[in-house]
Amino acid sequence: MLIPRVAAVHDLSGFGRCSLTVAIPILSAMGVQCCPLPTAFLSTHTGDFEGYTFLDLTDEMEKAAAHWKSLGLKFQAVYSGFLGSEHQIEVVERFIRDFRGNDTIIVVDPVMGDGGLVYKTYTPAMCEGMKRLSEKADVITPNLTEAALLLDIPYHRLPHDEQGLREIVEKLSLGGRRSVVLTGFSSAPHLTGALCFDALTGETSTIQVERVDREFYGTGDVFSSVLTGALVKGCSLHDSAAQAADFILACAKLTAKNNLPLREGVDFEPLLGLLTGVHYE
Ligand code: PXL
Repeated sequence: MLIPRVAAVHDLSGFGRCSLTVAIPILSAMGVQCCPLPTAFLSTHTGDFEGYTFLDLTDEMEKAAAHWKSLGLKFQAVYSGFLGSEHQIEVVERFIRDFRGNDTIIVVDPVMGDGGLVYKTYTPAMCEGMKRLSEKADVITPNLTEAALLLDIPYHRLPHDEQGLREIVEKLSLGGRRSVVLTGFSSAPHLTGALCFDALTGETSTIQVERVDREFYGTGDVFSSVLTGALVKGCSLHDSAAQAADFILACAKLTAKNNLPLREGVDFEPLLGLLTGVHYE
């Protein structure tokens, strides 16, 4: 059995549990090979830390991609997230063009902001670039802030009701051409989850799990990593998003119980066992 292989194009933040420090262990636990293509090295993520270091790795990415191409590597998914520079977005677009095979799923997490705010290192040009990159995706996983940015709608004008958000998801699907998993969708105050549009079936579905009443950091990266792992293992979009939501709920409960500082992300390590099992014959 071929072990699915994912090219993970995200930053490497040494402290704070996000992007590659989340994607690598989660995909590995799921029995999926993760090949990191780091976009930048930071000492910490950029939320709630001051004085973080930031090494842009755009040039190195181009060299690594050229080497992978010369080796004839194939990936079952290209999974991108936080990007480090405007030019880098073109590098990722080229990477997708070069590595998109018949069975390759392109997952773009259009990481740009949260809670109505754009992340500190994201310029308006980078947000425009992220929109362009998202057009190359088979699946996008925006949160509500990113959905507003992708559609040029002010965050405070986003609808809150399910019907309104179904229309947002429909717009994000570009006329049904790409799948959308809108995270942070809540149909009742005690619930949270996602609204999914599956371009393969044309169906929209909701996923709702219990909401743990606390803020968490890095959950978007945990969500998209589990989703990508499940997709490359052949699960449907809905089932993949449901696995991701269940795992986040377990992480949220443990993190709240351990009272972990917000900026340290979620306590997912003790729970990786939930993602493992006998994956292949
Ligand atoms: O979780 C998204 C993310 C990823 N990478 C870096 C970040 C953030 C959010 O702030 O700063 C470096």
